[in-house]
Amino acid sequence: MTLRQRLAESRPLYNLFMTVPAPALAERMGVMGVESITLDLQHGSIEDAHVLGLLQAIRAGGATSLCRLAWNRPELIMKALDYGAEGIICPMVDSAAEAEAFVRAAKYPPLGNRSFGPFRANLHHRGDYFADANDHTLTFVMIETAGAVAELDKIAATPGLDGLYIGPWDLSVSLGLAERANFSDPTLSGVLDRVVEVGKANGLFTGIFTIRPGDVEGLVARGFDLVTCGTEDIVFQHGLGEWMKVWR
Ligand code: 3PY
Ligand code: MG
Repeated sequence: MTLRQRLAESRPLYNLFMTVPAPALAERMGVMGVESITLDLQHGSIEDAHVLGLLQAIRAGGATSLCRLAWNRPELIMKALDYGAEGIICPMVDSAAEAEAFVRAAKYPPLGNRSFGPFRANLHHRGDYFADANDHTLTFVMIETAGAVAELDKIAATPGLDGLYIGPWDLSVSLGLAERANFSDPTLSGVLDRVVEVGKANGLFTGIFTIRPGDVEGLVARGFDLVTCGTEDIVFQHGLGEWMKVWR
């Protein structure tokens, strides 16, 4: 099942970020039922040389894979897709022009100018990878700057864009809010609802990141299609906390 099919069927698709290069853990997470895993290439310690092995491990565990890119650069976009990431999330997109440049690098002609060399991406693909790729590899722009909020309607209308993904921490910083990622803050809450509304109006998937399990139910109720529930190191921290109670 492709990422697009999973997103369409799951309502929402749950997700965890990975921040350290541990293929055995990526595989285990999938076997334990994590449906989708995002490799965080912006923050954390995953380098380019780790990405291919991590994507193989994610597939072995049965999850679907996304990469949150380090930045909006064509060579990073094309590499992540050629390695076989089904979805890419582009951070810090600040304008419709930046969103357009991102999608151009991620889609084959006529939508864009992705260079053809799928390397591993076509390995498990049945059919014509070139013909199908624009549809089944998904592009998400992060909405996490005041500039992106100001141009939300134009960004959402970018031809070939598949989704909007909110980074609440950067967004709070960029909007000058007193607290970071406080979903009860009326300004932040208003942006969340607007992104869901504009996303749906433009036929886009909408996603959001949190590290607090207590946020998840509320985010699902708001109508997000993709909900990141944390990072693997925070899950580890919670698990270790439970173990520590036993031996302390
Ligand atoms: C943010 O909240 O700014 C993020 O980028 C989440 O990963
Ligand atoms: Mg961010």
